[in-house]
Amino acid sequence: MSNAPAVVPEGVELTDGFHLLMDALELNGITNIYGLLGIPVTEIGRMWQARGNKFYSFRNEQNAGYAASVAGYLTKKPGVCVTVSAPGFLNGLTALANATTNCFPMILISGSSEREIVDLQQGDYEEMDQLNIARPHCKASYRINRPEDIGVAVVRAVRTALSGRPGGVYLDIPARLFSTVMAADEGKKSLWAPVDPAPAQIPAPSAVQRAAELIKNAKKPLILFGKGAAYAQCDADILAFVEETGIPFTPMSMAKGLVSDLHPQCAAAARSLVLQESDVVILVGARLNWLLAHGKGKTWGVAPKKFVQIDIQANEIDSNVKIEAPLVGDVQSCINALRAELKGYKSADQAAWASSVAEKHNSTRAKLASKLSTATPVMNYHNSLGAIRDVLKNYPDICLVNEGANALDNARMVIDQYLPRKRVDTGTWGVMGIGMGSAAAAAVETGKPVVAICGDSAFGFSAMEYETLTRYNLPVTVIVMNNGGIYRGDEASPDHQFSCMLFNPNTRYDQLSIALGGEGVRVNTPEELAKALEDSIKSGKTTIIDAIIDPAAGVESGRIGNLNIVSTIGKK
Ligand code: OXT
Ligand code: ADP
Ligand code: MG
Repeated sequence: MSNAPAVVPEGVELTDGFHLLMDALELNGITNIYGLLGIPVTEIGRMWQARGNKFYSFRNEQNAGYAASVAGYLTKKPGVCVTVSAPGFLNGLTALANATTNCFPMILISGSSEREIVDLQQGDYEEMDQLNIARPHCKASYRINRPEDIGVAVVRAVRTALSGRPGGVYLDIPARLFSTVMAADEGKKSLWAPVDPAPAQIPAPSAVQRAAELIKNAKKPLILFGKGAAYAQCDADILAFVEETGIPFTPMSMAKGLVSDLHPQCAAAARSLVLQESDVVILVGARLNWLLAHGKGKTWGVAPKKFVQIDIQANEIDSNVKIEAPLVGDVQSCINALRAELKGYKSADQAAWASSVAEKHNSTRAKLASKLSTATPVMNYHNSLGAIRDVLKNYPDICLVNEGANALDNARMVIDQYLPRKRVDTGTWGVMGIGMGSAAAAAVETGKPVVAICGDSAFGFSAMEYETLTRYNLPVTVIVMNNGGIYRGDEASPDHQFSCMLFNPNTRYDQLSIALGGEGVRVNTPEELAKALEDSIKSGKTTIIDAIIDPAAGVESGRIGNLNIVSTIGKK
């Protein structure tokens, strides 16, 4: 089959790869692109903007990719990231792999070298076999070789990113294709938008009956929501399921707010109790991966555990432990099928269980509440986050972005979420550096103010993107939890060198903000922090609040210190 472009007769209106790609993206409902331009894709940005669409230009492709992936998570349309070849592609690949791991729909589009040069390794400008390097790290990796294939390739990429378990797709476009021409009317005929790219996946009636039976016979049932349930955007059905059954629920971090943290059936503050003592656990869009101790061990106690698992990915079932009642399908279809099967069900003897869970949840919250207002000479995580929580409870539709270790784990515990999809964090991989890209996407895609609570190490991974936030005047308040280091800031430094875990104690994140075009303020007390946060939200200006935290306040790796590996050799 010839790759040579068709010969177009004189006088026929032409189109080219650039225009066909943009037409195809628009036909698929894409208006925002996140990326970083240069050879061979620079023109795309200018032409995309000339069409009245938005191109958000980043300082590093990794952060543009994080932004695209979070845009996908929040909108259920694939987030699109455009990069140059080789190094730009590789920077974007981290975000594409992270999107795939977190089940966020995203498409990475990179310019690339011509096949004939790559395959003979003849040393092209930024030469790399991107198509094959991407393949193991995403749902699918496609290359487009002819202009008439751009339409089908974009549709395939959109459908692949959205259907079934959402994830990342790589689209490889050799440079020459962008300027290859074809007849405009033929080009137009080659474009279409997919019909229902993320079709409902209905669970088998027998599976629904099996799951309902298990739930009806449970004495201590628990609902466990994961970010797949948040992504599904069937919030009213989820709430109805919780309230019709009366079953306690606990959310994974990004599912917080799917049902308000203040809901009477919320068991987030009774986590250990409900994981250990429940007898039937209904997993809704949550994997039994490391975040849930693989469904076994002391986290899950000794009580025999039976799982109902709602997931769109069939082979996620039994990934770690036996699932007694698999419900393979999309969350909304499964939840509503279960609701119908459980109609009128409300077991009396669950009432005792539900009230014991509520009692534990409320008492733990009360205990923590007392720590949140305790004054200390230097702010710690509790009283600083307590001040932040008291401000944010008046702004339930603010999107919270969160990264760090202690800055992450303590904020997850202290900051309540009231609405769905208002918390974006380090996710399944625990990735540092997602902060600024996530904040940009949340501000752009929701149009609401964003607050990013970042450890000082985490913030450093994408700090230069703060200029991206100020450039687009995004209403983002970045609170840098400045404890002077990774996990802590008081580690002793060995002779003649700085500890590998410490930062320059004179670092001024507030002044960095001003240098990058934003507002900046340093705070030392919870009162100053609360005021600065309130002022920043009200001003709508991009702001860094440099919050001084006691260097001794953190613990190594936050709440996952158990994953650390330590040497026993030479240790007394
Ligand atoms: O029931 P119990 O008694 O158990 O109590 C639980 C709840 O019931 C209770 N709780 C509550 N109490 C009161 N009130 C309320 N509202 C409430 N809610 C809950 O609290 C406890 C805990 O509840 P939780 O959190 O729900 O449950 P638990 O047991 O913690 O859950 C287990 C997990 C695993 C699900 C949970 O801990 C979790 O989600 N953890 C995520 C951990 C994570 O991903 N961390 C980030 C990675 S750490 C490390 O990798 C870092 N690095 C390395 C690195 C990375 N990651 N990436 C890259 C690209 N390069 C390097 C680095 C460099 S972190 C890091 C930077 C760190 O430094 P920073 O300066 O940024 O940050 P600081 O630490 O601040 O200095
Ligand atoms: P968490 O980290 O919050 O526990 P995970 O990322 O581990 O969540 O799990 C999300 C799960 O949700 C994945 O297994 C994914 O296949 C599933 N999922 C994502 N979207 C849907 C959906 N619309 N319907 C059903 N399952 C979904
Ligand atoms: Mg720190």
